[in-house]
Amino acid sequence: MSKRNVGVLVMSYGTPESLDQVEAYYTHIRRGSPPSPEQLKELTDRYDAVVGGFFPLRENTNKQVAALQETLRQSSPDVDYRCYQGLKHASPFIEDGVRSMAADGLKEAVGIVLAPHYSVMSVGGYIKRAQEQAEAEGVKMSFVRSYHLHPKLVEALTLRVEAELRKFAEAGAPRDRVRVVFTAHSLPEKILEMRDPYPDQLLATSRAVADACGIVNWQFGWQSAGRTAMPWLGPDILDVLRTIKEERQAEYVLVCPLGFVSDHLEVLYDLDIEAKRLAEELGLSFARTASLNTDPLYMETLSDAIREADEGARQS
Ligand code: FEC
Repeated sequence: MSKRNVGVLVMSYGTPESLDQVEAYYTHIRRGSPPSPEQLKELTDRYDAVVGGFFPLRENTNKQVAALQETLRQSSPDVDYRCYQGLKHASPFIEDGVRSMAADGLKEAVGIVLAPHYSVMSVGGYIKRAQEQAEAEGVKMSFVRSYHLHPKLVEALTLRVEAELRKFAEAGAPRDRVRVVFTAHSLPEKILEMRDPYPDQLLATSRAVADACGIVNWQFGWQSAGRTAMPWLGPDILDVLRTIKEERQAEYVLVCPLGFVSDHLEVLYDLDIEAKRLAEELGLSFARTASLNTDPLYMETLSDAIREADEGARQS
């Protein structure tokens, strides 16, 4: 019997390829409204500070998609899953990925986002665009909405927290004196009125990892809020650090950015440069857990979720 051919649209945020593409990228994020020269300079400077303007997210996404393709090949002898990239704010865009699948003759596909937690403003936006293009191309698509409590994802995060806590212990800081701060990208506060699952899903992952590590000295904090007039979800990680210091809650801080799965600007600048600098000024000892990138446990999480969505679509 011949194998079923199923497309897999792997969606990720996207990043520029060079500093002269930052303006077009930022304009796309701002839904077509170009940034002011000051805003553009501020963002370009942040990219420049991250290893001299190198854009790690692009290479990381490429590697994640290749590793996922291989994981799917090994775990699914009965189905020929074919991965395509679809980026939210850069080329190849989400629509390009769906078009490529259709051009290759695929009639059914699964979409998944390289972000474990669902918000109507994040994953919901990716899915909407993919669904619209799939309908235009005649591709039947199903989607993974979230995978924030998949046991292999929780295990991969737990191993990372444990590894950093061990380093703190070797340096003389027992684990109960280290405050673990789980973080994710902030969103406008208005998502709360929409009963968006994003905050609860993030807390659920944080709690699962904390329980697996057996730690009680932990909290959740937001990061990377947009520079807009509307209120964003807080407390921001920078305020979290100030409070930890002011209230003498801990001298050691471990940040685990579990809302992200890759090394990119929001981790390499907002945490490794901005938050670390503040922590040093405050006299706090600061560390961050390593990003998941192509961790086999993360690849298996994605592969399991894709196969489950595919099976579900066949039965419906
Ligand atoms: O490394 C890179 O080049 C890209 C890093 C990057 C990731 C990322 C992930 C998320 N974002 C989310 C929400 C928003 C909302 C706005 C917004 C704006 C920006 C800007 C940059 C940026 N984001 Fe992002 N985000 C990344 C980068 N993001 C740059 C523009 C400058 C700034 O505000 O810092 C506000 C848009 C608006 O103005 O309307 C909202 C969410 C995620 C995590 C889920 C995902 O990956 O999709 C949520 C990585």
